[in-house]
Amino acid sequence: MFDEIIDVINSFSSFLVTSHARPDGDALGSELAMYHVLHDMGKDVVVYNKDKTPAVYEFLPGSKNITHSLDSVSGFDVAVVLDCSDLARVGDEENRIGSIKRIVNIDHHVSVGTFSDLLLVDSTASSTGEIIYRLLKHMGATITKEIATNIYAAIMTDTGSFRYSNTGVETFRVAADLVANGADSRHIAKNIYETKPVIQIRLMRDVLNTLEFYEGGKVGSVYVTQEMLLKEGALPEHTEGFVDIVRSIEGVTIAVFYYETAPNRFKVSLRSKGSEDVEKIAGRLGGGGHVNASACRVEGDITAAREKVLGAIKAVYNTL
Ligand SMILES: [Mn+2]
Repeated sequence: MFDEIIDVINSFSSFLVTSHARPDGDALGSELAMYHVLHDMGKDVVVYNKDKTPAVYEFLPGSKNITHSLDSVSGFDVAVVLDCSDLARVGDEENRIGSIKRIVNIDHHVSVGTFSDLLLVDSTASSTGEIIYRLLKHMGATITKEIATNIYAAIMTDTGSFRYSNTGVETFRVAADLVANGADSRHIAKNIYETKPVIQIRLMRDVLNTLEFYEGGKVGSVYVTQEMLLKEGALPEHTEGFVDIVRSIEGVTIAVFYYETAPNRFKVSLRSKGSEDVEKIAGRLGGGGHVNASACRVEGDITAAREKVLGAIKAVYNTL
């Protein structure tokens, strides 16, 4: 599939690059790497995201070029949709983006949609950024400092700083090459992990007050409500990483984070530490993701939401 996609990149001149709503480091790093590659080739590129770039990612080269509103899409030859297993994940502009003549989909998620003929998916890759690196190598593209920085940030964030099981030999090789090409690993880590606003830490304190354990301590969960966000003046992006704190607890094998999106509606993030397949658990509730990280949505108050999720966990793992 590399050749077909390279052919499309070489043949056309106007590109829309996009990814999922509430973009993470992999979504943004992958988009901005593509932005620089296409821009360096003299192409017209628009990077569109439904949601604003979280402050910790604003240092990524090219982030100022991201737009959050689209004019007419008729001028685009190609849409490059990154880190999205389902076109609906791009948000409000799903239909207009879907109407662009050629759609390239580059992703590493297990549950893959069929919205594109030009599909470059590898569920064994650490991140979409790692797949883009391979694509650039196939293209013979120059990995500039800007490109290296963005791909390194994508890989670093999706592997939890090279800690998760999606980190393989190839991941380290790619990371080493990116550092050799100008990615400053210390600078990137400092910007992403060590510039937390005080508001986020205050919210974390409130959220940790909701910590509960189930199944003899193997399942841990926390939640956040809109009221809690409002109280601290926090934004959704400030909840980033909370689920990982729960996973870091001794004995916890599955961590759950309930995020109240609207009254009686929760987005649920699931993380596992070992071989527990949280994609299956989310799948039972209409969601998806990876073995170690998945998400779904449930309705009801926090008690009902917990019952649904714990029921799905028990159904997948009769004995945890
Ligand atoms: Mn990703």
